[in-house]
Amino acid sequence: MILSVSCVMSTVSSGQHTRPMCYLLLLMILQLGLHTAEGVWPLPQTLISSTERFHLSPQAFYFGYGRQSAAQQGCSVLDAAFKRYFALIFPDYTSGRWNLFSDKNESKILLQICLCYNLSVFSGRASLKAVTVWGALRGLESFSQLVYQDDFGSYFVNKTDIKDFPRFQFRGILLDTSRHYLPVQAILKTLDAMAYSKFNVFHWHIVDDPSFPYQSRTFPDLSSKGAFHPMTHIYTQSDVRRVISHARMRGIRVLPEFDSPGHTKSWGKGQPDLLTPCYKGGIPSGTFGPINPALPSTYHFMATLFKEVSVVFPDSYIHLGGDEVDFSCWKSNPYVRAFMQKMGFGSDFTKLEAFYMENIVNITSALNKTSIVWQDVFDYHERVSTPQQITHINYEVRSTLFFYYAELSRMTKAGMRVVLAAPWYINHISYGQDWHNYYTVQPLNFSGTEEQKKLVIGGEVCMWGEYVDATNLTPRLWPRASAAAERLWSDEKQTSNVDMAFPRLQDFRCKLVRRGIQAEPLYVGHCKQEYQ
Ligand code: CP6
Repeated sequence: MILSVSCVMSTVSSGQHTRPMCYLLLLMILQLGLHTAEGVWPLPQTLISSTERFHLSPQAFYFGYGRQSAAQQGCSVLDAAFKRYFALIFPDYTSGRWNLFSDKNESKILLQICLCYNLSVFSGRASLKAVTVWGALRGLESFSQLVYQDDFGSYFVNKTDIKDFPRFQFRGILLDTSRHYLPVQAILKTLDAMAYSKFNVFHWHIVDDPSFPYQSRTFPDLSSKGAFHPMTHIYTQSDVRRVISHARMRGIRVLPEFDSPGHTKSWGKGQPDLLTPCYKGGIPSGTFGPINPALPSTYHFMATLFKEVSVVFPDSYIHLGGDEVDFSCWKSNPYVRAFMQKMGFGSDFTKLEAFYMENIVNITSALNKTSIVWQDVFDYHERVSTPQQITHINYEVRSTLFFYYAELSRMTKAGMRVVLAAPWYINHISYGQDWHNYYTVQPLNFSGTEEQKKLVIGGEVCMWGEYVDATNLTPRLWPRASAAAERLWSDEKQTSNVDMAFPRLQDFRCKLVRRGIQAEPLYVGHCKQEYQ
C-alpha cells in the first residue's frame, strides 16, 4: 500500500513558516479509511466513512509524494513526518514485536496517499492533498488516527473521505519554565503531543520572577545568576534551537515571551540597575520592584536583549507580557516620581506603564516583529488613548471566566486582534470531569459584528507552573488540553455535545497512552493497551 502525499504550494524552505499565523491548512483532502466516523480528534470539518475496510501490511505500506506535488523527496518536514507516522501507525512492527503476529499470508494492499489535485481513490490506495506542508502534516495525523488493529494484531483502515481545515489559526499552549524548570525532553514530548491534537503555537513563558533559565549570548549573567542553577537549570542556545526545530517539524511555531516590566525579579540578579529600587521612609529599602522605566539604560538593555531574542527565535511574533504590574514600588521611588512629573504623567502610573510598553513595542517592531501582549496593556492604553501605536498588538484575554465575553466585545470593538486564554487556565484542577468546561467554551458568543468576530484569531491553553514540573505536566495537560483543541479546530455545531464527545475523547486518550503520553483518564473505563 502506498500513501501518496502532494503539496500544491511548497512552503518548505528553511526558516520559519512563511506567513505569520497562517500556515494553516487551506485545503486538506484525505481519502482513505476510518474504522468509525469518530476516529479522528479533533473532529474534521467533514468526514464520510464506510464500513468497508482495507488491510494494511507494514511490509507493503509506504508514503510517497504525488507526481503533481510541489513538495518532493528532500522536503525535510514531510520526509521526517513519513518516518514518524510510520512508527506511530505500526508500533508493533517498529518495536520489533511484529514477529509475534507472524505473516498470515494476507494480500498486500497498496495505500497510496497522493497529494495531487486530482483526487482519485482506488481500493487500497489513499491520497492526501494539501496546499501547504503544514496542511499535509495535519492530514498525516488524521490518517494515523484512522488506522486500527483487530484482536489478532492486524492493521486496518476503513474507506473514508475527509475535507478539513482549522476553525481558528492560533491554537496555542503556554508552558511556564520559570516557576519550575522543565527539562528539554519534557518540552519535546509536549510538542509531540501538541501535534497529535493539532495545536500549532508553543507559547514559551520562558522567564519570570522565580528564575531566568534562558542563557543569553549577550547577557550570560542573567541565567548564571538568575536561574535556579547556572548549569543544570538553563536553556542553552542549542537547547532552544532543538526546541524550535522539533516544533517546526511538527508544524508548531515557537512564540517566546520575555514578560516585563513586572514579573522580572530574577532579571535583577544578573543585571544591576535594571529593576526599580523601592523606598521606605525616604531611603532605599533594599527590595526591588518592576523594571525601572525612568532610566535610558533600561531601554538600551531591552533593545540589546530583544535584538538577540529576535534572531534566536525566528518566528515573526514575540510576546512582551506587560501583565500584573505592581505600582507600589514605582510610587515609592522619588526618581520615578520626578520622571513622571517631567513626562507630564502626573500621578497616573498607568501612563508610565503605557509609556514603557510603547517603547518596548517600538523596539520589537524595529526588529520586524509583531508583538503580542497580555490584556492589561490594552486596559492601560485605552485610558491613555494612543490607539494608532498599538494596532499591531494582539491581546490575550485572561479576565475571569464570567467576564471574558464583555472583554472580547470591548477589545475587538477597538480593532484589536485577540487570542482567548481566560477559559483555558488548565493549571487549575478540581475533582470530576472538568474537561467539560474547556470543551463548552464558545469563543465567538459575544455581542459584536462579523468584523469583530474575525479579530478573534484563536485561543490558548495556559499551564502556569507554580504547582507543575516534569512529574505532573503530562497528565495535567492531556487529555484536558485536547478538549480545547477540538474547540479551536472543529466546527462548533458538530461538537457542541459533551456526551457525544465523551467516548471519542476517551478513545483519543487511549491513543495518546498507546503513543507513550501519560494522559490521565477521563472517568471509569479501560484502554485496550494500558500504559506500561
Ligand atoms: N504569571 C504571569 C502568572 C500569571 C500571569 N502572568 C497568572 C495569574 C493568575 C492565574 C494564573 C497565572 N502566574 N507572568 C497572568 C497572565 Cl490564576
